[in-house]
Amino acid sequence: MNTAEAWNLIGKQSSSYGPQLEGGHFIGGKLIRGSQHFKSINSSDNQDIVGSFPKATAEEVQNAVKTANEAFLNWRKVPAPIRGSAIGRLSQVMEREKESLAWIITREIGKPFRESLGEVQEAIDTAQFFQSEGRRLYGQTVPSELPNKELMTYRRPLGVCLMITASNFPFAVPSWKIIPALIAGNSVIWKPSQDAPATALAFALCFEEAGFPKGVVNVIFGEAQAGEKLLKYVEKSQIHKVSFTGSSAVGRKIGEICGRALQSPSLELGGKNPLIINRDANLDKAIPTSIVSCYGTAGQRCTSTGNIIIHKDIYDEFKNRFLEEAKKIKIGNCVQDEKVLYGPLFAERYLDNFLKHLEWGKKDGAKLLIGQGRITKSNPYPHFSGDPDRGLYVGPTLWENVTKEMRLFQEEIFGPTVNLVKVKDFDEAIETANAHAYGLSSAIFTNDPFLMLRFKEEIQAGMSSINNSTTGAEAHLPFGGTKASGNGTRESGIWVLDSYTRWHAVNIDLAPKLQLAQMDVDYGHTGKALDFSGWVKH
Ligand code: UN1
Repeated sequence: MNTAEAWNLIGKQSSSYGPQLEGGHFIGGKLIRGSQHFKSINSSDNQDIVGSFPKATAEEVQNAVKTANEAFLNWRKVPAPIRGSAIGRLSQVMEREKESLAWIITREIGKPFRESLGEVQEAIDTAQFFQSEGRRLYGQTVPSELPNKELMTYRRPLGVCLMITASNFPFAVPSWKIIPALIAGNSVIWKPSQDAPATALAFALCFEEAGFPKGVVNVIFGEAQAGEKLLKYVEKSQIHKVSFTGSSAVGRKIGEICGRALQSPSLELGGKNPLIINRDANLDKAIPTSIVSCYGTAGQRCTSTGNIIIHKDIYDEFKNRFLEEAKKIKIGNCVQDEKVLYGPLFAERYLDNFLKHLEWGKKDGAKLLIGQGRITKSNPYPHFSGDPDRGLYVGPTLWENVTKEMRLFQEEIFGPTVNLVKVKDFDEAIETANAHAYGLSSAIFTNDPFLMLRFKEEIQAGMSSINNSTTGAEAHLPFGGTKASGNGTRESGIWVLDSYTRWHAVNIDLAPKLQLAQMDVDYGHTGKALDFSGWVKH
């Protein structure tokens, strides 16, 4: 199958869900089918196979690394505005194919179609932002301390960038990494999540159609081992940058590998995002917003709310109204029903973790208000659409009497579960909001400007919302966290450029004779050297 044929298949339906793709690695502009394969299954309906994709062998990985290194040598020399125009064409392809791309995302990972459209839009926004960055990519001119000398800075590309991404945002988050890396003149190897290979292949074909030179964007499929094989090339200095979105545990390992090679990776890791409900909160807005913030995408966003911290005076009212709304949530097959709030869990490993938390949460002493575990025909959920036995569906889960010491409070579960925590005042709320290892997103509902100010200054998080969800960051603000949520790097907007470039400082000395910085400099305020002779004792 060549890329044109693959492109033809995408978006066309040959069964009730669509075609089955025979995917291949995308290396040097060619699809390489490989020998051993894994299947991508429709998360909403396990009877539907989206496609089969190769598991990377050592040779295929080596081929991708060699190809990306060769492509880098030419791509870095393409003027940045011309690189930008390729990114502009990419945004046009994505706009034209927005619906079919969203369809693949929904079918593959079981995210509501509306959210998938939003994901593709986030990638389009990113491309449009960086298209014009090709006409800036500013360096600086800097005054010298010596006459007849010029100083300046340039952004230089790093080389081959390896992107390792997760299943929950299989299109938008890769775009945050790949597009800025390309505008800066790097080449890319992308190892997408094994849960979303068809989405990744569709994205690769967008790059192909936009006319990026062959080998500038490469995609390698496989499970965790494919990532491990690729990471070996960091130590060999043939991969020059790693950008990873995923768990803090894997992020630490990648950080160690990159640290040994004296590279700084971009690490976007987990979260246990707090949402504070202050006494004066507008509950008519706070309740529906909290429902989406906690349960949207089945709680599988890094930015999903994990703990709701509520002022004691409105605790009961908030709890009762939230519970009432949570019980009405519609769940099910996202491909067939556009009205569901959330679909299935993306993978078996998330289900295992989710079911276990129902056990240890109770042992910890928390009270389960709602949460039936896995939804099946024999454990039905009242507002379910589709066949629950054909996917990994779980019911909305709500805990109370949760304290800071509990695992429930501390650990990211990555599913539709949230804790209610009662506090006596704002001081306790902010202290509680910071009392966990993560620091990705955060939110508060209040109308008190002074508390808004205190929240902004005292919360330990990379991102904060006031009267809004912990989720839903816009594509041109810096995205990233503090503490166990990352290593301080940021994605999106102008800030991400620091992750994919190194600064090069250049000086040009036009003086007719030797002049040394610091030593031949006249520091006198009037242009004359200061007279210190009287101060020196001989
Ligand atoms: C993620 O969960 O890794 O802010 C990314 C949001 C989305 C991106 C989430 N725009 O919720």
